[in-house]
Amino acid sequence: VDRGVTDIEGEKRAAAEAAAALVEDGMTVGLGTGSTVAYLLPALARRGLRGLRCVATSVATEVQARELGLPVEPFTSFDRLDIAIDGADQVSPDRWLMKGGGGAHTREKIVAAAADRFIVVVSSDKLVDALSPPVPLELLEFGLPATLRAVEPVRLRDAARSPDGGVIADHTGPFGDPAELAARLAETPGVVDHGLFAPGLVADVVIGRA
Ligand code: A5P
Repeated sequence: VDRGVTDIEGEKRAAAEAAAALVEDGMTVGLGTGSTVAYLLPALARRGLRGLRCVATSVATEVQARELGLPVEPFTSFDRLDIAIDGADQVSPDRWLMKGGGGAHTREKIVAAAADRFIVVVSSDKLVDALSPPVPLELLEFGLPATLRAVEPVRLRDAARSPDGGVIADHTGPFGDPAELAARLAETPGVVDHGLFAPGLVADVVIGRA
């Protein structure tokens, strides 16, 4: 389907606004990262909710949220969240997600896992029949050449860093079962986390449609 940029942006906005409507006074809220979340933040700020406490998955989100008057705290003061809302790069019919296009997937997964309700907001172009490479990786700098060798084929993202200073790379190899690849990457020393999000993390997927 050939759709214009305007439709895609409208879909992102519609999904983000629908998700913003699910947040209530006094909630602890995980804020994701990316261009869809950039529509969520003003929609959430416009609601004028009382007593919100937010955590941010990236510096860009934190800065935008603060500018809009949304209170952001470090994610060291809570051990759970009521709700988290984030975008995704790919969503499969069985609700596996690919995330990390922006290199923030480690924080994003921590926030998603800590939330009672993790809501994914996407434009309809993110829906795929099956996830496909690349799989974003966050790697420790220590031992980097050895870790890269262990996760070949892999491509380093030049100068890209995660919000916590990790090295960002992409695993480019083909894969069938995301669970199998997720397990293999997770057990590789030096891999902080990868961009495959299992269906068990996902409560709802809100899809914008033109
Ligand atoms: C950031 O690391 C990513 O996981 C984003 O959440 C994801 O890429 C979605 O971003 P967009 O809303 O910009 O497509």
